[in-house]
Amino acid sequence: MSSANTRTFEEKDRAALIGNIEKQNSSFKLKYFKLHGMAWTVHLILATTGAKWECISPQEWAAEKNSTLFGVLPVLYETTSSGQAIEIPESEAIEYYLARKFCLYGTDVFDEIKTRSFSSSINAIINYYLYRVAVVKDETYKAVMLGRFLSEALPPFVATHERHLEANGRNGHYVGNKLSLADIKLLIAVDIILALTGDEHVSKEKTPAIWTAYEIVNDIPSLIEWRNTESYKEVAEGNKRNLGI
Ligand SMILES: N[C@@H](CCC(=O)N[C@@H](CS)C(=O)NCC(=O)O)C(=O)O
Repeated sequence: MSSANTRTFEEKDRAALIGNIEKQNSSFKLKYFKLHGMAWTVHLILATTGAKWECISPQEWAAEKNSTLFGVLPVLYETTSSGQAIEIPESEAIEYYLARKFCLYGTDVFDEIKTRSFSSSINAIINYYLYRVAVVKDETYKAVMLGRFLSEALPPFVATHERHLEANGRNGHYVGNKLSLADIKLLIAVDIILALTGDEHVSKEKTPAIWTAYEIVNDIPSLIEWRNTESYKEVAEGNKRNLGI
């Protein structure tokens, strides 16, 4: 049996975090189980920004659980170029931390609020599918929830995001002319939509603004490189097994 969890945040870690928040030349280990799941956005941030990173997974989770701050994964472990260690728990905190570090909130606070709004809306559609449809075991209830997802949640999501991306000039970005957290999250939503509905809701012809953004992120060389690794293949297979996509 593992010993009780005695961990909490420590004041001694403040300086390393503050001193390195804007430095991008660290190396990262993202500890999670072998699927995208709650680490999906974090995987994509690390892959699209060209960060030096690797996925690690627990050898024996029961024994490792209490060595984490919250007893759950994902946890991000960063080693800075000067050898300092930084640990960030909780998926949302990791996303926020990395998005700040890699400048994924646009150029000012207006861009940041827009990025957060788009990201929140994208999270809602992803989470609807993952937690109200994909994880449901009862086949009859699953079919009902999938029907609702497709008829009630998906069409307004697609129309709304096409409108906002069109308004930004159909340049493949939600804010300004550069990659943001929202662009990255959109990739997950579109992959889910394409897997479920083919080109019925999203395609180059039907939603050109969404499609442009999707293609830009999909074509980032460091993402393509990650997708060719064995580690990615294990994660993608685990996702398919656990969440159906
Ligand atoms: N609030 C956490 C939830 C993380 C979570 O539920 N992780 C699950 C895997 S998806 C986990 O670690 N389960 C193992 C356990 O609870 O022992 C987050 O957003 O990171």
